[in-house]
Amino acid sequence: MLNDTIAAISTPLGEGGIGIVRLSGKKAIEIADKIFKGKEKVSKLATHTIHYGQIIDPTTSEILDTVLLSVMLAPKTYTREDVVEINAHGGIIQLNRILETVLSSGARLAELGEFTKRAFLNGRIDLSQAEAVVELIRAKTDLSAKFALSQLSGNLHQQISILRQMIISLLAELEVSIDFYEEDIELITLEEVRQRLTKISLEIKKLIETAKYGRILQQGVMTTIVGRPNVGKSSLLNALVGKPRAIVTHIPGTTRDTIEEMIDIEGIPLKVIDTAGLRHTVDIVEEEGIRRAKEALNQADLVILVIDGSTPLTMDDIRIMEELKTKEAILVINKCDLPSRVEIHEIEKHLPGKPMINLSVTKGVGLNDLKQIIKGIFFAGKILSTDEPIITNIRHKEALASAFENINSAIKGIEANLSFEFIAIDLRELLNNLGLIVGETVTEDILNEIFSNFCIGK
Ligand SMILES: Nc1nc2c(ncn2[C@@H]2O[C@H](COP(=O)(O)OP(=O)(O)OP(=O)(O)O)[C@@H](O)[C@H]2O)c(=O)[nH]1
Ligand SMILES: [Mg+2]
Repeated sequence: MLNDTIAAISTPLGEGGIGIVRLSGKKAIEIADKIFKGKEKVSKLATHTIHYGQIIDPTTSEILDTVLLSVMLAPKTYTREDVVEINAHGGIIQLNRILETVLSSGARLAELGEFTKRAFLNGRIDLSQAEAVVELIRAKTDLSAKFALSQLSGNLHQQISILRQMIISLLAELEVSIDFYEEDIELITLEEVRQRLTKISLEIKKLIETAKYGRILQQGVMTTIVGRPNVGKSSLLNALVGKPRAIVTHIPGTTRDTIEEMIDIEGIPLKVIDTAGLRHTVDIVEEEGIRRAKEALNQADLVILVIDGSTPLTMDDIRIMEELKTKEAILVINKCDLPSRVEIHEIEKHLPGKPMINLSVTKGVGLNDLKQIIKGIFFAGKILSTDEPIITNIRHKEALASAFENINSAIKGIEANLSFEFIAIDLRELLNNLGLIVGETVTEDILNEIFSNFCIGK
């Protein structure tokens, strides 16, 4: 498969200033020569240079576009193969005609993510770096992009390699111990093995714990705004989003369907969901809205409970509070521009220890404090540094979880005085699981699944 030359449109399929058709493979230069007319033949051009010329359909000699063509010869390219990029005018019909000409001149249409897959198969990047490419493309905030970029630069790869190296040398020493068991040579002691494994186990645990932040950075904190009708939920959503996204009226029961919007709080992406006010109702539409609200409440990473501070608590407020006992929740006492009539101690009794804040959405008071509380909950005391790897990928997390089990099983084996042979089995399994992350031990199926998540042309 690596023998053929692949091509695809690498820019988004829409109108654009320029669009790029990319080729990679052994015949990239030969194909470019067939279709490009510039000052010199493409095969004569120096690597990493860019040239003005025209793309010609070789069968009809028709001029398809005036372009800039860049030539990048292996191995210092994205795929480590010869790469040619045709910078054409960015119209979809136009780009498709160029692509078709490239294909009929000997290239094959690239599969999803195939350029990056080649970069991996040709050993330029490891699998964690290839996956970071997708994360970078899909990053929802500045901070998620920064973490994707640092994974792309290889910081996770490096960390995993260090751990694997530690295990490999430990295994080597264990194997010597197994071979020379009968002889009277001073070899590695069980206690020493245990200590070294414990150290590795702590490192793996630390990595697993970062996955919580990783998921948030990638998918956003699912934040559901709940409360009884008319307390100001939709007003709060609009204030957070910064535009009148949801309908606000003084009539209780205004919001029926759930409304979702993405917002960015200092780099943390939040998927905020406004919901129908929770109360007993006989209206069929409202009832369905409430069912959806409860569903969004159950799935939430964070719940913002809005309470109307200008009225005493009602049974509806209390019922909702009862449902939030085990949830990560922030209590927002809204309408603090009006005289307060709510019993704060009563709220504290129902939901002790939850952060509470006074707000007036209409006057814009307290919104910044609310954002700081949200930020504090998810990155409590942790100053995020992009130097340290963060696990953003569920596949990596699962591999690390299995690795953690292997290492614990090895440590238990030592404590139970099992022979080195048994411990070595766990360690080999451990090595295998860590290898999954960087792609040293993955199967073709896993690879195909990973790259099928890419876009075409990447
Ligand atoms: N005085 C005052 N009124 C507010 C404040 N926030 C919202 N309101 C008013 O409260 C009423 C209800 O606001 P909404 O945002 O529609 O309330 P809701 O919780 O989404 O209501 P439902 O969709 O019916 O569940 C509107 O008239 C708002 O203008 C506030 O901070 N102060
Ligand atoms: Mg509403």
